[in-house]
Amino acid sequence: MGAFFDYPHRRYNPLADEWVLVSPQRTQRPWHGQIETPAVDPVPAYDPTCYLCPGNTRASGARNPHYTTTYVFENDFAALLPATPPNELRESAFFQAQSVRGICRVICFAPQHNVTLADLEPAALRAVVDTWVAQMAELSSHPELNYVQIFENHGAMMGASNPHPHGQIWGTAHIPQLVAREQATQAAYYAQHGRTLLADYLEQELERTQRLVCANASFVALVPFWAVWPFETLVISRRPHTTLLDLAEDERTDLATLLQQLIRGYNALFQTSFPYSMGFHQQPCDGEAHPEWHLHAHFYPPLLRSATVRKFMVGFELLGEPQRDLTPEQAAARLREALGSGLTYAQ
Ligand code: H2U
Ligand code: ZN
Repeated sequence: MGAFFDYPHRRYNPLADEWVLVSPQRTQRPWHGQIETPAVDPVPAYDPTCYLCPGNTRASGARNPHYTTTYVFENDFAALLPATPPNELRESAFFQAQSVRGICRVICFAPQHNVTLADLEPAALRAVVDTWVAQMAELSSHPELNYVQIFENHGAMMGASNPHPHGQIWGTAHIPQLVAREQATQAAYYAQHGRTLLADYLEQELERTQRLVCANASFVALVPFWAVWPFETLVISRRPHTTLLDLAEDERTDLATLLQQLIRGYNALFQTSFPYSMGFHQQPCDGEAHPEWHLHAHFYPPLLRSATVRKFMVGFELLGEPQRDLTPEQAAARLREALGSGLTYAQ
């Protein structure tokens, strides 16, 4: 396969049913540019102007409790509202719309303003996973909600509004379209093979090894064969769980540990608090059984060559299909090297 992968080619993403264009010849020339790390102003452990810090008042006028672990509240500027009147527009093929209902929450990962998931002690890190599971349990049993999206936008480059460690949780009455697409591909695969698509994919990646980044007894992080973002990764549970609710005690701890290890590897790579959007994909909570679903998390980080040089999805990518230069195999090797370097990035 070597020569084949040295030339421009397209790779298929069976989970999203999409193609990505890979142009490895563009990285044949080694890159000797300066890797500059932007100076970061020291961040205090408590910021009186932060709307997420314990005891502070939010934009809505609500006051945060003096929380000591994680803290979840309803988003004061929620994108979805729980009681939107039901409505549907089908005027013609061109004018179709439907009302949506949902619940949007913000989760503070820790009371300290100046930490990230990379810095949390094991117990505090595990508390984040436990809070995700508790939120999932509550929102997935809500009669009006059919899907729960847990995610984190990390870093200003990814649109995070505040350095205080936090993520979001959106419960929706509808199944979002990217989730619906993954559901269709996984259902078709399961119907044909009686196993989940990601169980079989993971098995084959574990044999091939070149795209693996890190792993423990319960989870594996790898750069998928079809990665679009330069250092995109997929975190897959070894057992074919359909949601976070299925995780056993040790698997929750393993998830926390693996996420932290992966984020530390990202941070070591360019000596920066690596920006990313990450989130879990899991089965809809629509009252149906979904044996085809396989719990996983996607990490979509924008950085390409340094703490400041990012990948842009423009031009051909907006008009044709996504394109990458660095191969997924090269990206995985770089991440493994960063993880093994022992380098840490402290904010
Ligand atoms: P992001 O940093 O990923 O945007 O998440 C922060 C969320 O916090 C954002 O969705 C909400 C914003 O609406 N927020 C509040 O709910 N209350 C506030 O006082 C400010 C921000
Ligand atoms: Zn804060």
